[in-house]
Amino acid sequence: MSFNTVSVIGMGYIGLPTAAMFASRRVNVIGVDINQHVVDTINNGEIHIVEPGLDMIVHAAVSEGYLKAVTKPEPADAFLIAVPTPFKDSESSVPEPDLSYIESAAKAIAPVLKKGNIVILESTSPVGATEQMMGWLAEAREDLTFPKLVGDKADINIAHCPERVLPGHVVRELVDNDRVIGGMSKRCSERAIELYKIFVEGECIVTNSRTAEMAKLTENSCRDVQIAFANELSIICDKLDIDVWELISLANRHPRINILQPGPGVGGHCIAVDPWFIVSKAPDEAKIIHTARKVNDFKPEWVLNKVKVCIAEFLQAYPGKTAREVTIACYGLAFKPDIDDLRESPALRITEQIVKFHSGPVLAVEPNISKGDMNIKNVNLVELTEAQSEADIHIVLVDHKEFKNSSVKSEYLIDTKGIW
Ligand code: SAJ
Repeated sequence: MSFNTVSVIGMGYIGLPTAAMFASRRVNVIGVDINQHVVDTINNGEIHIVEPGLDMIVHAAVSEGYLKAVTKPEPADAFLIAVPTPFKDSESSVPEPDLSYIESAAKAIAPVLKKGNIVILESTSPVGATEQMMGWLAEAREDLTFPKLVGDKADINIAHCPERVLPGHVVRELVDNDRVIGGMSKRCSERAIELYKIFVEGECIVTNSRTAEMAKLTENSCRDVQIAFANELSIICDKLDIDVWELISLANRHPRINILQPGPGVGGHCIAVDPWFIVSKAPDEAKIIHTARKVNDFKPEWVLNKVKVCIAEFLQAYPGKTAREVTIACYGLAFKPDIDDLRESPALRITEQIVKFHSGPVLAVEPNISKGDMNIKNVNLVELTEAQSEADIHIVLVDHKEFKNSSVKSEYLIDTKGIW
């Protein structure tokens, strides 16, 4: 095997499962992370993220000696970079991608690179990021050659192979999904395929790095646009007094229509972020993609307005009560069903905003998070049945499986997922 040691930089939601997959195929894997706690957790055979099936694979890989974690890169045959690519904190209406984590990773591995290595960027990136990463490596290692100038003859191979796995199904999708291989030369792509074929059973399809970057951004933007269509329909239907869920299920009976589901907004660290990478590179051209982002970002605000109207209607119906005596229950805090991930969660944002304008008690139900692990100011985390019996106003924000079989009949119900 030409890859005896593989190093994965970034032990997060993508890097750790990828490292574990190589290790499960008896390849020596060095996982690198700047966070000492993450490194210690992995070296104890444990994981710091929630992903079904991953804990057992990591535990076996560490105890059999195939996976170890470190804070500083060590020499290896292949390096996979799986670090975050957030956007910069700025006032601009179009957020700019922040490549500083990729830059740090490139600069950290540069000293240990040697002739014959391959460096693969897996992080979702704006178009041109792989070339930029190669630039950082070349700057740090003038003694090595890179594919931009010498193509197949380069000492170091470079490729962009974006991750495309769905949180909650990562272990299966890493193996089964097709993989886009964006090599910077023919040789780079061949070597990348050889590497992924260690565990990937899906097809490996070759393209160049820029197209690979754009392919990943296109997939997530396409989903964002489709969700925006559903969210816009839900707002139109509310105005026209039509049940949007019935409407979508009727339209979806057409053989060529498949509308997605509306919700309280779009969350997570991918769909709500990646379309901006296209918009920031082509602001005048990316009109639909930009509008979809705005439609989805507006949805939590729209839900909050519905909540305010609902409180006013409740107080009108019960004139003896004051707002302080009105209990609101929010069902779900995660960014999507049946996970514990709160990153960029519209449900969490809505709940936090309600607390700010509502003077009465706010309850929240989140079956995937234990009471001790979560502390939102002025929100009382309670069991489903307690919220259902105590609250005056009910707001469904996530369609967790626990909620689906247990509805509430109330005039004061805002169901953003159409399950009750
Ligand atoms: N959502 C809706 N309505 C729907 C579907 C989703 O409102 O019909 C919302 C969810 O509630 C959530 C958000 O969209 O807030 C995103 O959820 P998701 O399940 O669509 O996607 P992610 O962010 O968990 O994972 C996506 C996936 N991309 C695509 O499906 C095109 C995954 O394959 C990518 O690997 C991942 O982004 C990533 O890492 O980029």
